Amino acid sequence: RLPTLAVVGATGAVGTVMLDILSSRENVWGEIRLVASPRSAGKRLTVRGEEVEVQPLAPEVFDGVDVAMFDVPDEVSKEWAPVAAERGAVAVDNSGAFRMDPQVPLVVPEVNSDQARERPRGIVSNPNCTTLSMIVAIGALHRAYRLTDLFVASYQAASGSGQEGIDVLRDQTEKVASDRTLGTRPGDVRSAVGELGPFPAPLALNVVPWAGSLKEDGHSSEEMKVRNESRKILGHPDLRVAATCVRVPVITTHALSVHATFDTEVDAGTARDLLAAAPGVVVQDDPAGAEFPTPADVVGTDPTWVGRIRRSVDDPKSLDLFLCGDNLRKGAALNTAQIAEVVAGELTG
Ligand code: 2RA
Repeated sequence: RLPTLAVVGATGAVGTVMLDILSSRENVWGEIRLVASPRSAGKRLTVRGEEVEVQPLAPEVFDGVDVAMFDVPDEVSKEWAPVAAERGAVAVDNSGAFRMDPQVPLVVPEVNSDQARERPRGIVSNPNCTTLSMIVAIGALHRAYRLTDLFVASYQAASGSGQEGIDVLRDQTEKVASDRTLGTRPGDVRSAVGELGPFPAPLALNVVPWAGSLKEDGHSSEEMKVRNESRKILGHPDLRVAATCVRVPVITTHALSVHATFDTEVDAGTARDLLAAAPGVVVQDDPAGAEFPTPADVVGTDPTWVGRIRRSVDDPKSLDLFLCGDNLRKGAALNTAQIAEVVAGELTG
């Protein structure tokens, strides 16, 4: 019998990408059950070319389910992932509710797939999209050179704030598009864009040095996630991390500029070869030919794209690089699907 999968949050921004991913990957599932809030129940969605009716979230919906994916807000996962686990499913959760729980593995299959087997609570967590947009490449470098420090600046897309983020960026962009005087006086863009939505400042014609909520000592929740999740995934609790997370006017695909320091001297050519051979990574690195990854070119693809790979001018143990990853695919739905497939493989032997 092929395992039964439940997709909880099937109608959301990540859920929609998930159905597309499940339809295009090699099929390892028997029944796929779609689940959402009672408000969205009854809708019919297409997965693997078949229409499936969305069922309302309730304990019984997990009966007979082997793996339940959750693409829902933290509070919904917090309540319902344990319910799915009690009913015998392995919950693969894409919220922040369990990521730092020591009883819950935080898994990126290319980096630490073994850890998906150790799940005392019956839950496996999927990292935040910002961490995920870089960690496959960073994990490959860490295996080769052993990382000591990671300095990160992120350039995060609006869809990291969900459908509302996308809608607000599109509305703001429309409002500023035709006035060719905007962006020349303090506050002119702010007055023109109207609603700020989930962002603390205008996003159109701007960059905003803030994503997430306020944490200790002025760091944002996104910045703390980059630090804490990288340490947990790499199994490196002493890794020194400094991150600044910035929102940019891009619809989908997070980019990161990374300065990584290692235990040993590194050279850019070897690092480039090693990254090119790493599963899930594509190297696009020829600045003379204007070859480097950008969100506009990477969006809709699965790998982590890496370019601008160079040894730091002042430190032979450090590399500087620029990475892009689709925050809704590898950053969310794809990695969740990959974890679910690891668990399915285990169940079917
Ligand atoms: C963001 N990383 O980009 C978040 C989404 N979970 O806002």
